[in-house]
Amino acid sequence: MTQTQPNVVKLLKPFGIDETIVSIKNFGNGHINDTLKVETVNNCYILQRINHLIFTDVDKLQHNIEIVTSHIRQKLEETGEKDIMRKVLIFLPTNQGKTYYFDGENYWRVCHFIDNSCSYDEITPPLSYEAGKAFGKFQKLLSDIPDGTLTETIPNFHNMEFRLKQFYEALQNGQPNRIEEVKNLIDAIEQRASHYCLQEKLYREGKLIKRINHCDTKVNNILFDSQTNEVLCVIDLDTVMPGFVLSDFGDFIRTAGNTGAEDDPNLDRVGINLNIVKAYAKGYMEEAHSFLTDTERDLLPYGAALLTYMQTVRFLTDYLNGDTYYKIQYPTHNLVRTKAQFKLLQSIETHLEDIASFINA
Ligand code: ADP
Ligand code: GN1
Ligand code: MG
Repeated sequence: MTQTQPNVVKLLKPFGIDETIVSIKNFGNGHINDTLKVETVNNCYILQRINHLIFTDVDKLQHNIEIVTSHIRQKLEETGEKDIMRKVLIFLPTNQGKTYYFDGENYWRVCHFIDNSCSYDEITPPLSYEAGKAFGKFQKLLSDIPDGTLTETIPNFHNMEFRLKQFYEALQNGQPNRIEEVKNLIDAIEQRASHYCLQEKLYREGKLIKRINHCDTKVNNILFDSQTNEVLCVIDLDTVMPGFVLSDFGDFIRTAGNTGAEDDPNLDRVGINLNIVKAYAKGYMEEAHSFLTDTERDLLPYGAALLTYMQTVRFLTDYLNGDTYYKIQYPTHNLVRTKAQFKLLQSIETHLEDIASFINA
């Protein structure tokens, strides 16, 4: 999506915000939506442009988010939680009663900025433990939403068979010079393809269930209190939908449990950080042991590898297609990301037993 500077004053009006704006800042480093922090004389908001080329049904997307946030709010109220304003996102309705506004070209939404909060791209083991509890609790809080209530905001989002289908299509229709350039990576992906389609197979056999997942458990999708580092809430709710539980364990390990960056050009820096994984597994299991099936628990280490494999495939597919999905900062960005994810995958694959021991501790 090309980005022109939005007219923030005009965009906030439908949400009933008519205050003098003090500052507007680009915020976050997500690959899909555009996020702005808008400070007015009295308040602070997050204004987001929703990427409707990816989330094609914005009405359903926001409906999902409204169900999720009100469900969590109700649960927090029932348990007498304090400071609820900072523990679940509040999206503002427009004068049309929707939590989004279409300006004729783009879709926008506004939520309250959570005061004194911060997110991290890299964390320490104590914070990883807190994050594990937060994502485990998030799944637990949503576990009683009846089947069929939430829609898949991106169909087949974490379906490995579908992601491989897209990859094979890119091998047919993608940029020939790029396909030639990455022959070794293509081979490595193909060799692992059937191993990483186990979830779909088990689901068909009735051995694995679907439940509500966050599906984007990147470490920067948790807000911490900037003074105490207490977890405040889980954010970035676009992909909360039915899926396999491995997604939420795996994607956190993929992002936080990496000694390097997701797009690290120096592969020597990339590898699994077992201290982070151990702490996350402890926190996550404290919350999740009550609802995980034996099969799900046994597959968690595989989930860490799977989500890293999936991301390798997705970045490479986008590279072969000419960078149509993820925002990039330079022409080979998706290739650099692919190589870094593949290096991480190899590292995780050699530590599956360690991860299992943390889960079963
Ligand atoms: P993206 O799709 O870009 O990942 P996010 O919803 O995760 O979008 O927001 C990007 C960043 O903005 C987050 O990592 C967090 O630091 C910050 N952020 C988002 N929502 C809020 C909020 N309500 N209050 C404070 N900070 C927020
Ligand atoms: C995207 O928006 P962001 O950056 O949190 C992507 C995730 C990927 C991630 C890779 C809707 O998440 O699935 O894992 O990039 N979100 C979508 O960093 O595709
Ligand atoms: Mg995010």
